[in-house]
Amino acid sequence: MNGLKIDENVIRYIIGNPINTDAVILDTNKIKTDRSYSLKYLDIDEDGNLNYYMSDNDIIYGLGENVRGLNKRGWIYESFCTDEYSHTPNKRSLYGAHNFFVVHGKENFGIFIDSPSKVIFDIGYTDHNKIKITCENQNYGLYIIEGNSLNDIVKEFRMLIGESYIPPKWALGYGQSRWGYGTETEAREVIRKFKENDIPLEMLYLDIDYMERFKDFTVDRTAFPSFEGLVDDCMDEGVKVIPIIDAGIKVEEGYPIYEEGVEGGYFCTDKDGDPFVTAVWPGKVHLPDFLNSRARKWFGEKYKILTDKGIEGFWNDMNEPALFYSDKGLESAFKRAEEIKKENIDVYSYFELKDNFNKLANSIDDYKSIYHNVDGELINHYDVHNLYGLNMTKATYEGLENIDENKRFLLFSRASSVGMHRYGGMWTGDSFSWWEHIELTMKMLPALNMCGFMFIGSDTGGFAGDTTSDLLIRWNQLSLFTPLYRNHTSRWSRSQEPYAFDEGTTKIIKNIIRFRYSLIPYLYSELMKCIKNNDLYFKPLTFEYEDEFSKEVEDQLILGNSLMIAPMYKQNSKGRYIYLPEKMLLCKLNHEGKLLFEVCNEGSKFFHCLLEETIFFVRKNRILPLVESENKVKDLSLKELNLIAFVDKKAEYTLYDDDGITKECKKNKFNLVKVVIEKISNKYELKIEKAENTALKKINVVIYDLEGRKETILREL
Ligand code: MIG
Repeated sequence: MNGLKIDENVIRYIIGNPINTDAVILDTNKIKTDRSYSLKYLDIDEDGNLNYYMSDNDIIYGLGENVRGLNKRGWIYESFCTDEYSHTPNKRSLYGAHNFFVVHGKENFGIFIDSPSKVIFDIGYTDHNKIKITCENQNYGLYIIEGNSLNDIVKEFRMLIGESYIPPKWALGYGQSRWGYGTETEAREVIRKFKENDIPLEMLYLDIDYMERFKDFTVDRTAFPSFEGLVDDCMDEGVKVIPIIDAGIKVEEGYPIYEEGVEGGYFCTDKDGDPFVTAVWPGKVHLPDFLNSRARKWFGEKYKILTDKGIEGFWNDMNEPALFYSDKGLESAFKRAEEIKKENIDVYSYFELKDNFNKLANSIDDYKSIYHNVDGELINHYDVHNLYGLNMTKATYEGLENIDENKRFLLFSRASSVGMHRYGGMWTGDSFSWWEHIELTMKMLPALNMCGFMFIGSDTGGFAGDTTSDLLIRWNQLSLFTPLYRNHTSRWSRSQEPYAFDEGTTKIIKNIIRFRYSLIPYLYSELMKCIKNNDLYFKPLTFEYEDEFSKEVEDQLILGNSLMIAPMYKQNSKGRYIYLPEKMLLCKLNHEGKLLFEVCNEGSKFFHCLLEETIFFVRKNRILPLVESENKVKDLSLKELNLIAFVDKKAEYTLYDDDGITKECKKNKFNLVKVVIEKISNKYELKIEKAENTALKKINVVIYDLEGRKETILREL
């Protein structure tokens, strides 16, 4: 197999005749066609599988949204976007298809499989030291990516796939959600409670409850008689209403979206060319053919129905696409049930009876019966399954761009594949209110970043099942650091708003959310710099530290330039072991919402951390900027900066900021403040090297040296 160098560090191999997935953005002028390269690192066996032989100590990072560890070794993962509501370790697929991973060990390189079909990554599952990649469809692109370091390899890959989606700055605020805010009164009650408890609230999410019988772009006027009034009143309170949009369109005469879709030929069809009938929330639905550019344009324009009412953000759901059943499947399940009814129902027929109905959902037979019209060419859905969520979100993104070209809308999706990262963020779907899912979230975060997904987060408190106050608190202590910070739960679960428990819990979560707002300038600065420079916002320790112990750490992450986080994820724990690869400054947010500091030595140690305490670390020779907390992102002021610095000789930090709402930042319109703290003849000095167009008036610096001595500098500008 021969490949072409398409960049200094990237070789692309083309197998068969691949369909364009929209994952890679190539500047064809840059492709070096001077010679071709034989397959590197991998071998290809007679069945067409790609094989790599790992040594015992190799670590495999990546694969985005998946179960199990940061190190993906020892399991088999299938890229096939799946509405999987239970993220247990025996699962092979979740909602996303993220076909990029990095091998770190005796050789260091990245692999990306550019395929819209099912790809199976057997990472030492069948054979302990072997990676076997099986592409079900033998038409795909293979990219081998090299670089001088792990960070470089990821950067190279990210350069290939293009700049990640940029959210509005307010999207870093706190959002409250629940499937089951069933009426306008209930929605208003949430806003009132947040106000009463003086807890910052930036976004109120609406789930399918607001729609009339789960029909996209409609409003249930019985439950939400004055939807527009609700949106306006929220706006007055500085709260954005963020509605959900589902993939399936209800089959119903008189429903304009349905009628237009049929008329325009915008729906996926069966093999005879009739709109394919499946079922989701509203019962029978058709699926918009998002792979068709005309259908995308049509669907994208529909968002205007809601933006005209003042809506500035959306979350796209059920776009794997999730299917409950099809007519065909349902019929045969009923038929078989009738037959079984006549039998003596023993163990096998009992399970068969149950399974027949369970298996109706997301059935492969159904996926194989659906067709797309990709601009004239009829394509079977099964072969391009992983592109559906991507193209729904692309439709939304482009629709919103047509509505207001220069405005940043909030947008994230459940299903995704590489390429979608340019159009929106994503959330990690239906977690359970389990401690294990705080841990799992932590492992998905850097893996998603590697695949370009930067605006990400999980359902704080857990989606399915009943949460507990301690789980909710500990989950907030992680979500505090994720770009998307949203508390969301299922309609079958107990309430889990910050005020849904006792007063003590409310107070603790309020402190965490308030602290989030102090941190937003840093988080936003890091997010934007990482988007612009194709860096990771969340990193495994190995991406920064080369010692042997760092390789073992799976439950701590580097966050941006300055921080390391080590969230608590065990019930009843009053602390945990944390490994410091070097001296660090421990920051503890205490029960009063005050930050306390302590210089800690390198090595592994038990750190106490009561439920009401949040801990994290400032790395050596790094600076953390903080500001006064506010109730809204727009009120955060950069006039006065508080810098927490942990410095031996010299540290610097560049704070990025921009208007937060327009796309001017893409044209390099942003502000930078660069500060340098340096020890000169035994005294620390603060230099402001850059302060372009900023409001900055005052800087308060607290510096700790390696021995824990504290100095302060106050500077007025
Ligand atoms: O299958 O809209 O992941 O966040 O609350 C349930 C109802 C459909 C799944 C989403 C979840 C949302 C729920 N949806």
